[in-house]
Amino acid sequence: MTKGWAVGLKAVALAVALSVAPAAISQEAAPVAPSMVPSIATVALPTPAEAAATAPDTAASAADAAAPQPATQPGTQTDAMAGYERTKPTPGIGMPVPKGINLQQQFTPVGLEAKSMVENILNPVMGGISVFVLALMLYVVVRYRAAANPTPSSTTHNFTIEVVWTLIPALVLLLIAFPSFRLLANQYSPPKADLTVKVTGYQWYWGYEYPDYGGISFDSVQLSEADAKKAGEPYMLEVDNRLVVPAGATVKVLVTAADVLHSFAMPSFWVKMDAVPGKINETWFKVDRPGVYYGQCSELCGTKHGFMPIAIEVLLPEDFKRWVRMKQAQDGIEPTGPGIALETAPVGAPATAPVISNAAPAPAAAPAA
Ligand SMILES: [Cu+2]
Repeated sequence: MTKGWAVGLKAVALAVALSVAPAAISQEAAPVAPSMVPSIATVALPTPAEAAATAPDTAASAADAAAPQPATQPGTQTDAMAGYERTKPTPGIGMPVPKGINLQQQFTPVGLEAKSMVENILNPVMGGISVFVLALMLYVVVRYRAAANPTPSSTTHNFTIEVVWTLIPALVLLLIAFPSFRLLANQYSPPKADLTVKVTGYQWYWGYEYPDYGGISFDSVQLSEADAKKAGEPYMLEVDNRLVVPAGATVKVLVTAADVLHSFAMPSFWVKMDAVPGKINETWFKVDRPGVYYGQCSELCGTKHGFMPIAIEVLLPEDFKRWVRMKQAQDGIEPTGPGIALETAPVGAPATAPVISNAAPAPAAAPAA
């Protein structure tokens, strides 16, 4: 037993030490939000050299990326040359707000149900019980104080009151149980998935894979303070490569880890799933509103636990397809996947991506030819 206590104490001390640093920084970062008004003009245009440098490392794609430079508008990034433009976050949406104590605004069916249960059932029940017990205690303290009762009562049992204080809490628990089980069932019985993404936690970044789309895969690393500031995006929440999904689609998320325990958490989707090495956990979400949403690793995973944020970008389905084509082109994957392969030119056709006219598909089409 004593050994167990020692281990427990050590774990608590370690947890406190590790969590203090990131927490302090997040608090500093929070006031950034009000100034995050989309400021498109402030985003620096990449020079052709920069564009070439950030493009995939083949010479052909570098040249392609640099070529359409004059056509880009202020605020677009290199990716826009393939028809994808990084969405600007909306201040206060899908992210924590300074001095916020309530749940974040929810954007999934499960999130809306859960938030409604918290606000309409749990909070009133907790508030009501707290006020009732406090009032009862104050009454007893005053009414039965020693000064007013020189001869104390010697009552030890009261059948009626004992039945009441057993039955009423049981009824309260029942009242909570029904919506609670319904929510739990909805959370763990997802509708048929439209898209599957695999999420892998690493010390200290996330890896994303799209098995439905030819295995597009990339890492997602937190933006530096300078880069975030330059892009007008929230430091400590923003990443270089976001997890991109289509609006209105049921997304199945397979969560695992490659080194230690992590947790994939997206507060505004009501999603939090442990990432366990050697095991795949499943969760899901469906978001109708296009936009950017932020979360963070929520399992203490090491010294940089506080520096592996999650950014999910929800795009309109047609924009999502453009993004998929861009990623496939970058990875040298032939156009494939639901809604992608169908729109591809037949074999032997000119090396252009048919539907996505403003894309730079040459690098992808070339290996196919
Ligand atoms: Cu982690």
